[in-house]
Amino acid sequence: MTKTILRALAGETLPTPPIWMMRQAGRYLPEYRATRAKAGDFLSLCYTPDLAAEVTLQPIRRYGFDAAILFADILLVPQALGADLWFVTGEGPRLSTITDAGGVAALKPADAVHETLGPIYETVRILSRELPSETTLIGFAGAPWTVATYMIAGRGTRDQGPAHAFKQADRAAFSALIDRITEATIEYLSAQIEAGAEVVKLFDSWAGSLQGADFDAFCVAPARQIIAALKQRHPGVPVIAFPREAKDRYAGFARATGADCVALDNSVDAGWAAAQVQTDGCVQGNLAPGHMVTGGQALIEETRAIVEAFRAGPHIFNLGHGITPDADPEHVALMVETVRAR
Ligand code: 1CP
Repeated sequence: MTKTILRALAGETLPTPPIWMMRQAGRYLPEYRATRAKAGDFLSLCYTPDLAAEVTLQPIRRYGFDAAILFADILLVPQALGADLWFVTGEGPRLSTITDAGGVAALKPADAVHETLGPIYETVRILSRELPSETTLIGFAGAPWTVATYMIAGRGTRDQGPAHAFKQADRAAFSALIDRITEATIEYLSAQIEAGAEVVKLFDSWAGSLQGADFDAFCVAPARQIIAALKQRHPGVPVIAFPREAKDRYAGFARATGADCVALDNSVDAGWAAAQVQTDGCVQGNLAPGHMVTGGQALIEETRAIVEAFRAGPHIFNLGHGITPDADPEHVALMVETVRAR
């Protein structure tokens, strides 16, 4: 029998939506914190296949989610292209910055990424052996715009100001950077699929700060290019696109990019998305992650409302963004139980 997530991605309307959760392997889980302590730092965890596979499996054991997402990070691609990457405890990622055309030119070629990313493919191979037969394995990468914002600023930024400034100052160099990340992403996701990923997801976490023609050029076009290349190399492997905070640009996004599913953030009204986005195929989402902190009746009611809003079409239940470290594992169990009680 085909796995439920693959059925939803193929366009099937299921009586109970399959469920998984962004950042399901993470600091809210005591078992994650224990494994991470064993690894030492976050990057060692990403690059140690046995431990990365272990943390990927933890939320599957605890909650029986319908999908597991490879444990890695979107910033491994910049590192594989030659950037320095480190994590500052309590603050987040730091990268060496790209400030001009010379910085773009100094990057490694796209196919060099495999030299660094081999351990990630090994994690995928371990997972495809060890996951329960009903669980779908999702691989992922950051989308070019989001990855570029980190490569230019060297860190997460509130408004992606440095990337917008680079784009204004030297559009040709900026486009060259987007192209290099696009090619590297095709290489990386293809290798994940060859290692056993059954679905891949593109995270464009900062898509919401691109407007008008820039949204088309730097969010839609690279996604379309990546999806077309993957479909050519690996026909039948579904792609989930997450243009976070794309607002009305969610409508038509699947058609414009070829994505099999569009993941919705929690600013999107589910009724609107059922009418404007789900008409083109599967949608994923979109409970506010804050409910995993607060729990209670509001969690139950909002979970039911989302399931109800999307019940006439293909839907994968998820949060609208990653679960936060202060979430209560019991609230996650309540969400899963509420979705499956239908
Ligand atoms: O301290 C820790 O243990 C590190 C926290 C952490 C985790 C658990 C980071 C650092 N990355 C991850 C794993 C991760 N990152 C996954 C694994 C699979 C899963 O979902 O369980 C995935 C899919 C990501 C993707 C990711 N990394 C995104 C896109 C999705 C999103 O959340 O918007 C982004 C923007 C990143 C960058 C990043 N990595 C880590 C942090 C704290 C950040 C955000 C930095 C910032 O913007 O300031």
